[in-house]
Amino acid sequence: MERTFVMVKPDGVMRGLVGEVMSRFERRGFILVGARLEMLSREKVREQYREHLSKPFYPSLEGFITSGPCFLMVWEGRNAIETARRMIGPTNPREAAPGTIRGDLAMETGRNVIHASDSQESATREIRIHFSDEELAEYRGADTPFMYEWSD
Ligand code: IDP
Ligand code: MG
Repeated sequence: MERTFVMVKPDGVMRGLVGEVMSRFERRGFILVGARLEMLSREKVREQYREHLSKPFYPSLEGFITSGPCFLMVWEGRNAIETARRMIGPTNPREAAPGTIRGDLAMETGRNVIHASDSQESATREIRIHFSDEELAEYRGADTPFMYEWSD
């Protein structure tokens, strides 16, 4: 099944929102296959956000992401990448609908609590930046037969 990379940013960790975020993914029917708290190096932040390196906001983004620990996760589920993006809401929380993570928990773009991969290519790349194969579990969640019409 499809996998996506999701990260609670330092604002979310320091506000105590890791459990809230994980709970939403669990209740939606995602299966947790990897997780770790980490102070990201500037090198890893540069790799993860490489498409933004030349943007004017990049220095403040890198400073913010390295200002405290991030909570890194890999979640599995059918259409995991698109579903996670819909759950987190648009980049600017002021445009995010209530019910989305950013729409419920954040106020501005530079403090928007969460990251989730935006494509198959970025999911594969971002999972590889942060996790080795040995850190990712292969199993069926207890709810899988109730959450999915068929297993694959
Ligand atoms: P995304 O997180 O919704 O995928 P991206 O456009 O990929 O949004 O931007 C990555 C992150 O960079 C955003 O989540 C946000 O933290 C930060 N960012 C994006 N645009 C701006 C901006 O205009 N000002 C400040 N920070 C920004
Ligand atoms: Mg992005």
